[in-house]
Amino acid sequence: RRAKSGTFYVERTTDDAQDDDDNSHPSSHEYDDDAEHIPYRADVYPQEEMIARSEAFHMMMQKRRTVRFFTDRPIPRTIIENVLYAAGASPSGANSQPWTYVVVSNPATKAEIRDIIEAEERINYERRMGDAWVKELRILKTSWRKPHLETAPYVIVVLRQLYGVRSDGSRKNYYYTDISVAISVGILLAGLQNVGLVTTTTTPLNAGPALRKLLQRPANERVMLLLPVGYAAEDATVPPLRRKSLDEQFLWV
Ligand code: IYR
Repeated sequence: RRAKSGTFYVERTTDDAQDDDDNSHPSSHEYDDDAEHIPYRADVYPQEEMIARSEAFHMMMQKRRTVRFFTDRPIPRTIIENVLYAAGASPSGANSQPWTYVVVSNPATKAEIRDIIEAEERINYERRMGDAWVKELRILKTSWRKPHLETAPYVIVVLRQLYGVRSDGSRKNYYYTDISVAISVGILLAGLQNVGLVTTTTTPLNAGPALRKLLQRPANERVMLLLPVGYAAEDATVPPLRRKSLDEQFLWV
């Protein structure tokens, strides 16, 4: 694990956790009173500042759009690293951190990813998805053709770990892996928006196994989605989508 020493507290890895299967209190359904806890101090702001910050964050995120048109302008790796580190600080079921982010910048690998996805997506769009679904996507101007997977300087492949593997090869239970990875990706998307980069949340049906093989990822991992990351093209366009009304989205009880 790469850690900028001093900037964040790196928890022990699951492999280091010798006492994960601690049965010293087998009959107890209470938590361990003796478990080590360390102090936590949240950053607290004056209410005026809380309002200003919440408005600023909302305005920033309200501008986020899924973009399908990228430039090939390079992006310093540090920026992508920082965005990923934020995503890696997400909450997860029993702190399993069940995600693997594979960051692809090698042009040959990006080309192979594109080939794999286009081959499957062609079948998806032409046969598997069905007319009603494909028709609904027409306004998005999405199709089986994915040139942006090569144009964008980075393609982040997000994998979910179904279970953990200890150093002795035994399996470790993971919990809520779907929602854990989804939350982490949400933070990643916010991090990209925060630095002015765009992405296309790409969910290629049936392409997972071939991508997993290409990237030589182990059997406990499943491809969840791909995120080409780059600057939006100067002439990028998006459909004029409308967000649901507040009443449709939020209930106050
Ligand atoms: N997964 C395909 C098709 C697609 C499906 C939905 I639902 C979208 O909102 C957009 C695209 C793809 O990635 O092109």
